[in-house]
Amino acid sequence: MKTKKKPHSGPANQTSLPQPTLTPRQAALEKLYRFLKIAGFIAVIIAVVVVGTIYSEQILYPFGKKELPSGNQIVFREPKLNPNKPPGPAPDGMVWIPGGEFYMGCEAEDDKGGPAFPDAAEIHLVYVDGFWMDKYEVTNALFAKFVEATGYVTWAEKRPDPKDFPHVPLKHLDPFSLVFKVPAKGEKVDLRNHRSWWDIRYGASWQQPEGPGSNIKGRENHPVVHVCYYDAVAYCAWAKKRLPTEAEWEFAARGGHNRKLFCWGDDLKVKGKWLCNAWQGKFPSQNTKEDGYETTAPVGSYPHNDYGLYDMAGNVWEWCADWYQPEYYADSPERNPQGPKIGFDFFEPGAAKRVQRGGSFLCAENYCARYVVGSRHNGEITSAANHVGFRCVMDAK
Ligand SMILES: [Ca+2]
Ligand SMILES: [Ca+2]
Repeated sequence: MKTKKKPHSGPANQTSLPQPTLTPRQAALEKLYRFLKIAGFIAVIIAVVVVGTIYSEQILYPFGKKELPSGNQIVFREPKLNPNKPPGPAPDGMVWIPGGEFYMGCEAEDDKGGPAFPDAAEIHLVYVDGFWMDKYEVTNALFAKFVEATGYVTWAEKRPDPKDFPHVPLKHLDPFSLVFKVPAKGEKVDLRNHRSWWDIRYGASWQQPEGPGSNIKGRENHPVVHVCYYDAVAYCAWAKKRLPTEAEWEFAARGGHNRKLFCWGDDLKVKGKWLCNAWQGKFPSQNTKEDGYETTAPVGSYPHNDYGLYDMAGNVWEWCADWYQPEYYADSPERNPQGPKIGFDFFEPGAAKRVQRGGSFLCAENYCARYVVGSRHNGEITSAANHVGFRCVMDAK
């Protein structure tokens, strides 16, 4: 009897199949393939570890980190700016500064790798609300309107209080202000001694910037100078405005750019041109006037920053509302800082000082250099000079 042959099926049949025999060459290639697979896998792991180690800082801190002079570390992140939506039509001569977060302070280093501006070296994240700001420094023409309307007399035009100058004979206490003078030819100048270039000029004032015999004719559009802190505050009150806080001033000056050295970027000159009125040459004896001006320039002579503000670097210093303390940044509030409660500077412990910002036509690479946007300066509140002015801000309504 014939039986139907069952078809082969399943593993039993497969196991029964003869295994293909690899030739020695095939076996060697297969070994090599296995080796390369394992070696490749290990190589990838090693590469990941090496690259990760080399770039660990960038991976962990994509915006960088920095050790501050206090020993604290700051880990940077992207600051959040407020949307740039003005709350209404701009008041005359003002632009909307949207506010938001920014890194306040200055990271510039000196030749030895230390902070170039120690009082600004504690970089910290700050938030400010939006506000209106004058496009320009307050001009002689505007200050004249204020004086005409109010009869205001500036401090430099008044006889100094003998209590403030106990060592000066009364007969010498005539109204005065400080005027820059180029030191005499051949005079050895110590840059630590500002008396070498500051002249106590009797009769110098905003109307007579170089003293008796000078005037502001033809300089109506130049920034007003020889105004002390109180003079600036009086003008602001008349104009229904106020002085900016130091944080507002710096936020505005940065024009929305994060951690730049200058209002316009990281290079002092752009396409070989100066973008502010400062000092070129060796201060205080040689001024090459490469930027076109020896003293003040008409406001708006250089390009505006990205918020539409002119002369936030150079031309004249600008008074801020804050009292000055060199160590304030180490412990200042994160939101809308208003400055310390009192002014104190260990270099001049007896002087009540407020903040000034932006540098002036006297700032040079070899002296001052505070056209650097995050740097700070200060002034005694009743003192004036021919390189100090101000601009105003206004709250959003
Ligand atoms: Ca200049
Ligand atoms: Ca200025």
